[in-house]
Amino acid sequence: MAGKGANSSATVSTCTVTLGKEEGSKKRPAWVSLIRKTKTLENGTLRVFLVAKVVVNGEMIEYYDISGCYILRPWAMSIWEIMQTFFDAEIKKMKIKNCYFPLFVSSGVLQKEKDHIEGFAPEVAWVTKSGESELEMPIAIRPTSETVMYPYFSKWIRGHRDLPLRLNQWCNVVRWEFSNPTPFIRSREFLWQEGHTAFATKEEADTEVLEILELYRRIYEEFLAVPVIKGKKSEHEKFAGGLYTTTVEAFVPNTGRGVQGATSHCLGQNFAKMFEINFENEKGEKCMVWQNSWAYTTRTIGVMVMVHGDDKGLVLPPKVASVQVIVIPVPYKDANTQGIFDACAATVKTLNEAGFRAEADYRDNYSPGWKYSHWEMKGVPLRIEIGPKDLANNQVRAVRRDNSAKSDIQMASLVEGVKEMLDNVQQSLFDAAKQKRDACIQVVNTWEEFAEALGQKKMILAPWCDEEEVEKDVKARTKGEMGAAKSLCTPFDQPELPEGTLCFASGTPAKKWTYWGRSY
Ligand code: 87F
Repeated sequence: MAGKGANSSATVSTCTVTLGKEEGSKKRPAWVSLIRKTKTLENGTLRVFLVAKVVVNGEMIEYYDISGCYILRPWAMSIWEIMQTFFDAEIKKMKIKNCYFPLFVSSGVLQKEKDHIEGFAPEVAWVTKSGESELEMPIAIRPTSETVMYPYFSKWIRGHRDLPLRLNQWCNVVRWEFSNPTPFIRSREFLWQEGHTAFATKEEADTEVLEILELYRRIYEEFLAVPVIKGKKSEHEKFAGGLYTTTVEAFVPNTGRGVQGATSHCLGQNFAKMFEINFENEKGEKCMVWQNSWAYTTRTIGVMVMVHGDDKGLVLPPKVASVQVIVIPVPYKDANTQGIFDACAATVKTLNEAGFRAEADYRDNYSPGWKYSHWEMKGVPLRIEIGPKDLANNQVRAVRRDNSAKSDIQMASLVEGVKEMLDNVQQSLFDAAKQKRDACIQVVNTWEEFAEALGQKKMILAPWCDEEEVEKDVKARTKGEMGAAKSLCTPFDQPELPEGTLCFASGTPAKKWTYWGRSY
């Protein structure tokens, strides 16, 4: 319904869409190339622009004629699918079942839980017309599915034998953001999984919150090679409709910003009360269920791009790369070209049979050098070059994307050699990212130290009194061009807090160590 030139039969009209710079343009916006010259932007904007450039050149994203909406090309979608395959299998082991609820929400249902929706209302997109006629009642497009699903939870849950009810759906959601859109990081439509579960006891809900959070950690650390910190959101930053929010927090050293990587909420009984989700326990008493909800989105891909990308473009961790090894023939005029091509084909075949995602680039209208930069831009973890010398020596030359290290691998030990190199790339991407992230962590005790560290784009660990008013005050005192600082999370892994430690912001006794910083 959104396509330009398509015969739209419905429009999203209550949102007055402010035209972003790229609105209306089908081509890559001019500013994408302009930014090469813009070296002086300090406030993180440059990095955001660079991400845009890197994902377009790397063929992950294509711009679309609606601001804030992006085309996910196969190069990006395959990463999403690899994470999806992992997560989907894991939640199935936990007896969570997939389902699909409608995209549209009636306004009555959406507004049923007023408190929760209130702050989000400006971001809700509405369908108001079909063809030329106004709809009798505008219909919202889901920004999240609590209000869509919970009336049916109420219907389906009767007795304790109906519990737990554990559902997940893979879908798209729409949030009509107004601040500068960025591919993956801030888009108006994105893909996610949303899990919604109901239990008889709080203990069961608490356990699941952490099990899901651990899966999110694994997606970031084991697949995307991005280190994250597990922790709890402050009262101010938690999902207002819930009891508590846990998070995996990533950090982007180049911009000095934290990113909420994924969240796992315990909703407590707030929604159960609102939607009357009750059950009869073994004793025949009427009880309210305990609920959780949890999600990760395509933002994960954006975080990975920002953390690993370099001057040459994307750098993909082998575990999520749809092409892990690109094989490039390097023929010379007088060399045995057919022999080289055959060796490339044999290499791809051997690697594919061993379970690696390998491809060869045989195009004869591009030089080997052009191909090297092309596949570097796309972030392929390992390049294999086969030239006349390699052919003669029964070997291949392998070049790592992350550090350009080269090594010759004998054809006879191709599989072992490639496996070792890919494992090393995966591990060193994580190690390098962790080292860089850790170097950005600054422990502070006073406001002065805090302000200085914030100026240096650090991720700040500070003793805090855990008062909401103090957090609001920190936000107010750090307001500026680059955005205010806020609490990122209180890590589960707490350093020792010596007796008598004072809050960095209020000077009253501190209760916990909390991470602070600017964030996306
Ligand atoms: C935007 C518009 C309307 C976030 C919104 O985190 C409503 C909302 O409820 C909204 N943006 N949220 C919070 C979403 C909470 C929760 N939903 C299920 C999750 C995990 C998955």
